[in-house]
Amino acid sequence: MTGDQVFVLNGPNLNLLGTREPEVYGTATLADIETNVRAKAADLGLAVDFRQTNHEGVLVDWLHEAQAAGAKAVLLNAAAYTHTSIALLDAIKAIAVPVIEVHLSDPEQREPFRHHSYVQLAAVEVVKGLGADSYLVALERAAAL
Ligand code: CA2
Repeated sequence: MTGDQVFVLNGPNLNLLGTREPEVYGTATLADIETNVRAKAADLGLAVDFRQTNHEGVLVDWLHEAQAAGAKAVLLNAAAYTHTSIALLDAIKAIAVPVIEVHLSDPEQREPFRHHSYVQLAAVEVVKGLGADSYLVALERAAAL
């Protein structure tokens, strides 16, 4: 399905969510988040392609794939690559698909090295600090685009 499809792309270490640092990231696993995102997407009439990788270039490839698929939007939690990756910034700028940056925590309230986001320089919106609900709010924003 194109047009009504939203890619939800997750970066490094998010596969371990729910196992450590619950005070920062909550207790939900990535599988829990996927389940909730799929339920909300069904309510909104959206199809979801939900993925996780620990590899920067794979995220770049998936952003290109979202463009080729004619996706409506990408929700991107690039995790630590948020703060380091000019390659991701360039990929977001290279595609016409709107990208919404998502974070469980609020990086700006944490260590200084998390305060800068390359992703934010090209994202249409940022949803952060709401725990697992950040994904659901971001999905609502995507539906409204
Ligand atoms: O708050 C977010 O969603 C982050 O994108 C999470 C990243 C972090 O580097 C960003 O600054 C903010 C880290 C994800 C690491 O996930 C973990 C999973 C299990 C245990 C510890 C960390």
